[in-house]
Amino acid sequence: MAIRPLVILPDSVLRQVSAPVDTITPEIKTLAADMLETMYDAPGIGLAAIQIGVPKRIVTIDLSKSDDEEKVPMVFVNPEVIWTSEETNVHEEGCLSIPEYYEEVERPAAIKLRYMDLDGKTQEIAAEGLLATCLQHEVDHLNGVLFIDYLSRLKRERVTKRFAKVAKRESAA
Ligand code: K1U
Ligand code: ZN
Repeated sequence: MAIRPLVILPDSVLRQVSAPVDTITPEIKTLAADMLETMYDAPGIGLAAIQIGVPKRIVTIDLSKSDDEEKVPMVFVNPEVIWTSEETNVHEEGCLSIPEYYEEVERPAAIKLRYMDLDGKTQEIAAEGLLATCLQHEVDHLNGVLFIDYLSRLKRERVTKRFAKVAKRESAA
């Protein structure tokens, strides 16, 4: 297992649409294990493969609160939102690709998701609360969508400019 470097805004890789996974191979299992390790190290509660530069439709999530709590790692391959509630929820979101920036986003409060597990079996889950928010945030990553896309143009441009400045400074150093 390995901790892989995170792709950070404004890298255009984050705007790629990820490709579906055909079969669960040992390489896919290693990628999922690396994603979990990278997510725990960050630390974060979710990660999409594109955030480590791999354009495959794979998401990892663990909502367990602290290091003392038992880990509950979840892996979703080819996740598809198949139902969303009319009711919405506003939740503060962050993103490992936009470090230390948090804003409230409104999304459907509950969803149903179809996905493939690491045994290659099709599964469905119903999610609400933070899990529903996190799954929608991660599925957006697979489609090249970032949570800042839901903010006002002013806020989105401000944060994008801030991260572009940092990237320019780092590439000159
Ligand atoms: O996809 C990502 O960039 C990960 C992101 C997931 C997410 C968080 C909140 C709402 C929606 C989606 C994060 O994990 S940001 C970091 C974070 O939320 C966190 C970090 C340490 C402890 C607890 C939470
Ligand atoms: Zn994110």
